[in-house]
Amino acid sequence: MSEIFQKFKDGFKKSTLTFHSVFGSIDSLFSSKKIDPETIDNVEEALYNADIGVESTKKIMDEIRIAYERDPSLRHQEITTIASSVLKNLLAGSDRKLDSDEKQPIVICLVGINGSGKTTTAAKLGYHFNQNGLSTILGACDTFRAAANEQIQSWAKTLDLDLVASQEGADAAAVAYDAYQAALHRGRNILILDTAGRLHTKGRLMEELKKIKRVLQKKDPILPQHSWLVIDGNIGSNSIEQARQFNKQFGLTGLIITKLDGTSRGGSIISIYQELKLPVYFIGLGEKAEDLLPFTVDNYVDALLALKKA
Ligand SMILES: Nc1nc2c(ncn2[C@@H]2O[C@H](COP(=O)(O)OP(=O)(O)O)[C@@H](O)[C@H]2O)c(=O)[nH]1
Ligand SMILES: [Mg+2]
Repeated sequence: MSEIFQKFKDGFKKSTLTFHSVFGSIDSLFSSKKIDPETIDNVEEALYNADIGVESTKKIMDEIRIAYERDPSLRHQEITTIASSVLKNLLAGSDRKLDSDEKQPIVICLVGINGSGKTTTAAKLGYHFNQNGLSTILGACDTFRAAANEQIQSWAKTLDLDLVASQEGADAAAVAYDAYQAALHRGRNILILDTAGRLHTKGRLMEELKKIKRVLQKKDPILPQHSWLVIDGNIGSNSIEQARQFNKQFGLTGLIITKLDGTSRGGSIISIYQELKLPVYFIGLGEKAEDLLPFTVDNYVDALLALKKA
C-alpha cells in the first residue's frame, strides 16, 4: 500500500470509525455476512453523521435499497461497494492538481475565516512544492495581528522557506506586491500569499482582499492565478454559506479543506463539493508540515470507507 494512502487512512480514522460502528468491526465490512433492514438504517445514520450531506446520503441509500430488494441476501461488502461507487461518481472531477506549466510565478492567494488554517497551510504548501522540485516564496499578507507575522516567520525558519515578511498594520496589498516582485526577481515558481482571516460579512476586510487582487492585476491581469478558500473541515457543511460569499465577492478557483484528522465529519468534502463545485487541491490531515496531502477522489473514498485494508 502506498505511503500516501496510508496517510489518508490514518487521517480519516475518526470518520471511518463512524461508518465502521455500523458493522461492528473492520473485518465485518469485508465479510460476506448478510445484511438486514436494521443494518441498512444504521448505514444511513452513519452517513449522516459523517456529514456526507442529505442529497448524497439519499443517493447512496436509494442504490442500497434497490439492490437489497433485488437481492435480499446482499452482503456487507456489497454495501460498501455501492457507497463507494456512488461517492466516486458524485466527486468525479473534484480533484485537481496545480499545473506547474502555468506562467510563473504562479500566485496562490489563500483566503478564509480566522482559524481555518491559512497560515499553517501556506507553510505546508511551501514545503510540499519545495519537496516536489518547485521553488516557492511566501508573502505574509496578514498584517492585521502582530502574532500573524511571527507565526509565519517561525514556520519559514523551521521549514527553510523563503518569506517576504510584514509589519502589523502594513498595507496587505503592498506586501503582496513586494512579495510578487521578490518572486519575479528570485525566479520562484510559486508565490503563496497568506492573508488575514475575515468573516465574509466584514465589508472592510473584504475590500482589503479585493485590493490585493487589484494591485497584483496591475502587474499582470491574470493574477492571482489561484484563489483558494481554506475551510475548516470540522465545520463541515456549515461552511458552505461562507464559501458562497467569498466566491461571490472575491472569486475562488479552488478549495483546501483542513483539520479532517480531528473530526468524524470527514464526509463534509462531499457536501461542500456538491454545493460549490470548486475543485479541491489539498486536504489537511494534521498539524505537521507533511500533513497536507494532494486530494484525490480514489484515496479519499477508499480511506473514508476503509475499502482497502491497511
Ligand atoms: N489537526 C489539524 N490542525 C490544523 C490543521 N490545519 C491547521 N491546523 C491548526 O489550526 C489552528 C489554526 O491555524 P492557522 O493556520 O493559524 O489558521 P488561520 O487563522 O486561518 O491562519 C492551528 O493551531 C493549526 O495548527 C490540520 O489539517 N489538522
Ligand atoms: Mg493566519
